[in-house]
Amino acid sequence: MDKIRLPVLFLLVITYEMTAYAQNCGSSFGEATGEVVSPGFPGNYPANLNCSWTIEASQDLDVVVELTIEQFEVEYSESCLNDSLMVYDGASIDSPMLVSPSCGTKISWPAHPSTIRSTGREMTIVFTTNDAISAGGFRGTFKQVKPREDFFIVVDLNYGTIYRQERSSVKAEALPVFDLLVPIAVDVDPIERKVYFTDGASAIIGRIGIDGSNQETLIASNISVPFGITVDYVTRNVYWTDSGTNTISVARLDGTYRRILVDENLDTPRDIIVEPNGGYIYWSDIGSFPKIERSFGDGSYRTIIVSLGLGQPNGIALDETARKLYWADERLNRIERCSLDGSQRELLKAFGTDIIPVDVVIVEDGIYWTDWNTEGIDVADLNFQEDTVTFIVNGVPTRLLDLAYYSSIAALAPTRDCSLGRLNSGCDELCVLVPSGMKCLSVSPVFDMCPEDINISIKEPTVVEWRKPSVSSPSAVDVDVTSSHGSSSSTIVTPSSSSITVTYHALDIFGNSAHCSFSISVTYDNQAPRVIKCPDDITKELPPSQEKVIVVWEEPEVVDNSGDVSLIQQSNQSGSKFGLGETDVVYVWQDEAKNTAQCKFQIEITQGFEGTGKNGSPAAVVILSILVAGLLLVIIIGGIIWKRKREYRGTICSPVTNDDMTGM
Ligand SMILES: *[C@@H]1O[C@H](CO)[C@@H](O)[C@H](O)[C@H]1NC(C)=O
Ligand SMILES: *[C@@H]1O[C@H](CO)[C@@H](O)[C@H](O)[C@H]1NC(C)=O
Ligand SMILES: *[C@@H]1O[C@H](CO)[C@@H](O)[C@H](O)[C@H]1NC(C)=O
Ligand SMILES: *[C@@H]1O[C@H](CO)[C@@H](O)[C@H](O)[C@H]1NC(C)=O
Ligand SMILES: *[C@@H]1O[C@H](CO)[C@@H](O)[C@H](O)[C@H]1NC(C)=O
Ligand SMILES: [Ca+2]
Ligand SMILES: [Ca+2]
Ligand SMILES: [Ca+2]
Repeated sequence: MDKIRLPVLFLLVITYEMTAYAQNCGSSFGEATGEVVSPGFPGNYPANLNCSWTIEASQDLDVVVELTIEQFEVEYSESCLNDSLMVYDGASIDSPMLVSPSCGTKISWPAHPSTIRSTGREMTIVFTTNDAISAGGFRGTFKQVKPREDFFIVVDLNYGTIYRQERSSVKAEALPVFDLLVPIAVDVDPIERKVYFTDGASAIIGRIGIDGSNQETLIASNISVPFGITVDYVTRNVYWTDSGTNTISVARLDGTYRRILVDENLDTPRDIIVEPNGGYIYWSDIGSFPKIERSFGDGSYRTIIVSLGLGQPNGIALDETARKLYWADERLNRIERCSLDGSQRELLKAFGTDIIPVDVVIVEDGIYWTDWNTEGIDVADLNFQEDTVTFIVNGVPTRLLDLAYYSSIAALAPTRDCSLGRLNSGCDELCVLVPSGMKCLSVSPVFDMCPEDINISIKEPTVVEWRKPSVSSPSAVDVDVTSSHGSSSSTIVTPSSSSITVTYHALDIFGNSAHCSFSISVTYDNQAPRVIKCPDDITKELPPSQEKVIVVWEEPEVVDNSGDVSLIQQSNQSGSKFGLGETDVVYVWQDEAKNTAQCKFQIEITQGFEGTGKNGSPAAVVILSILVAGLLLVIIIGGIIWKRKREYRGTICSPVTNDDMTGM
C-alpha cells in the first residue's frame, strides 16, 4: 500500500519570533526558524571556505530540526571532493551524516522535497570549498518540528535484507528479521506499526514491528510463491498474491480467517495494492498475457483495466488523492499511469536501458522506484519534469525489489466501516470493503444441517441413527471432516447410558474450522401405556335387506408416563360398515421405549326380523309381530270354541279342562 499525500495532521510546527539571520560563514542558531545560506548568496561563494553552522532546537520542547534545501548549486566534482555540503545529525562533524557530501545541482537524498530532519535537537551544516571554481551556492530554511517517523521499507534481494530507509536522511537500518531467505514483497500497517513481508524461498508471510520487535510468521502452509502483499489498514486485512498457486488471498492481519478470493485466469500475479477507502483491490499479472486488474475487496466484479502494450508490470502504486494508478514496467523500462478504471493512460517516461524500474510508490508529489540498473532508489516528480535522482541505499548498490512507504503523520483515521474500534463491524469472520460499503465475508466451512439434540426413552439397548451433516466451504477449498463417532452415523445406547455428545469438526486446508455437535439423552422407560377408556362389546342386528350396518363407538383413550404415546395399530375405524358376524376391534399403542398397550372389543352383527318396509323400526316390527301373534291366537281359540260348541250340541255338555285347551 502506498500512502501518499495524506493530509498533514500531526505536524506541529512551533514557531517563535522570526529572528533568522544569515551568517556569513558559520555560527550557531538558537532560533525556531531561520535561513542558512552560503557566503555571498545569491552571488558566487568564495574559495577556500570551511563554514560550519549548528542549529539547536529549543531545550524545553520535544522537537527536532528540519532543514529544507531550497536552492542548490555547488561545483560538481567526483565524490564532491572539491566543494561540498554536509549535514550532520548533532552538534559537531563527529555526528553521523544526514546527507551524503553533496555537490552539483541537487542533493541526492532526501528528494521531493529535499527536507533533512535531525533525530535529536541539533544539526550541523558544513560547507567547504576549494581554491578554484565557484558557483551560486545554497540556501536552506530550517524550523523546529515534532519528531516523526517517515521512512521507506525496501527489500534488498541480493543480501536478503529488508531495509528501513529514512526519507529525510540517508540513514538506513536493516530490520532484524531472522530466518529471512528471499524477501520479495513488503508493506506497512501504519496503525499497529508493523512491516509485513513475504519470503519467496521459505514461502511464508511474516510481520515485524517497525522497531524490529515481535517478529511473527502469519502464513506458512499452502502457500507457494508469495509475490505481492498489501495491508488494508482500514479493514485490518492483508491481501497477497501467490504466483505459484496463481491465486489472490485475504486474511485478517494476524493470518486467521484466510481464504482465496481469485483463482481463475491468473498466470503470474505479482504486485497488489488496496484502495483503502475505495473498496477496490488492484493487482498486476506478469505472466504470458501481462495485465493489470482490479476487483472489489471481496474479489467480485473483477475487471482487466490495462492489458495492451505491457511488458512486465512489476510494481503498481496508487495516488489516492489524484485517483491515479501508476505502474513500473520492468521489461519495457517505462513508468505509466492511468485512471483507476484504466482510462486516461499516460506514458510518463520511457527509459533507455539506463533505468530498469521494478517497484514504485507515490509519496506526496514524488514518485519513487527501485531500479535494477542503478541499483538504488530513483526519485522524480509525478510528471517527470525534473531530472531523476538516484540514491544508493546504505551506500551499496544492490538489487532492490519491493518498496513501501510509512509516515506517522499520514492521516490514519479510516473513513469507512470495518474500522478499528468497531471490532470488525459485527462481521463474524472477515469484513471487507466494496465500493458501496462494508461487507461481511465468510471464510470457514459451514455445516449445512447439524442434527438437533436427540431425546430418546428406551427399555433395552437401542440403535440411534442421525443424518450425517454436510459441509461446504465458502471459498471452495478442500475440507476435512472428523467426527467423535468416526464415519458412523449411528450408535447403540442402553437404558443406563448417560448423555452422549456427537461432534463433527471441519477443517479446511487453511486451518479455518467449524463445529457441529448435538447430544443424545437417554431415559429408561419400562412402563407400558395405560388404556383408560376402552369401548364395551357391541351387538347389532342387521336391518332386513341390508348386508352391512354402520357401527359407531367412542374412541378409546390411553396415557403413558413418558407423556408421548403413539397408536401403532387400529384394526377398524369407528363409523365403518360391518356385515354379519363377529369382528374383534383392536387398538395398539406404543411409547417411545416400545412398551405397548392394547384395547380390544367385539362387534357382533346378528340377522333381524323380516320387516314390512324398509323403514320399519325394530320396535314396530316387534309390536306388529305381537299383534299378529295375538290375533292368530284369538282366531285359533275362537275356532276351537266354535267347534266344541257344535260338538256339544249333539252330546252331553262336559266341563272344559286344561288338557282340552293344551291338547289342541
Ligand atoms: C574545517 O575545519 C574543521 C575544524 O574546524 C576541520 O576539522 C576540517 O578538517 C576542516 N575541513 C576542511 C575541508 O578544511
Ligand atoms: C577539483 O578542482 C581542481 C582545480 O582546483 C581541478 O583541477 C580538479 O579537476 C577538480 N577535481 C575534481 C574531482 O573535479
Ligand atoms: C495445506 O496445509 C496442510 C497443513 O500443513 C497440509 O496438511 C495440507 O496437505 C495442505 N494442503 C494443500 C492442498 O496443500
Ligand atoms: C431433551 O431433554 C432435555 C432434558 O432432559 C430438555 O431440556 C430438552 O428440551 C429436550 N429436548 C427436546 C428436543 O425435547
Ligand atoms: C375390521 O378389521 C379386520 C382386521 O383388520 C378386517 O379384516 C375387516 O375387514 C375390518 N372390517 C371393517 C368393517 O372395516
Ligand atoms: Ca570549487
Ligand atoms: Ca509494490
Ligand atoms: Ca412408558
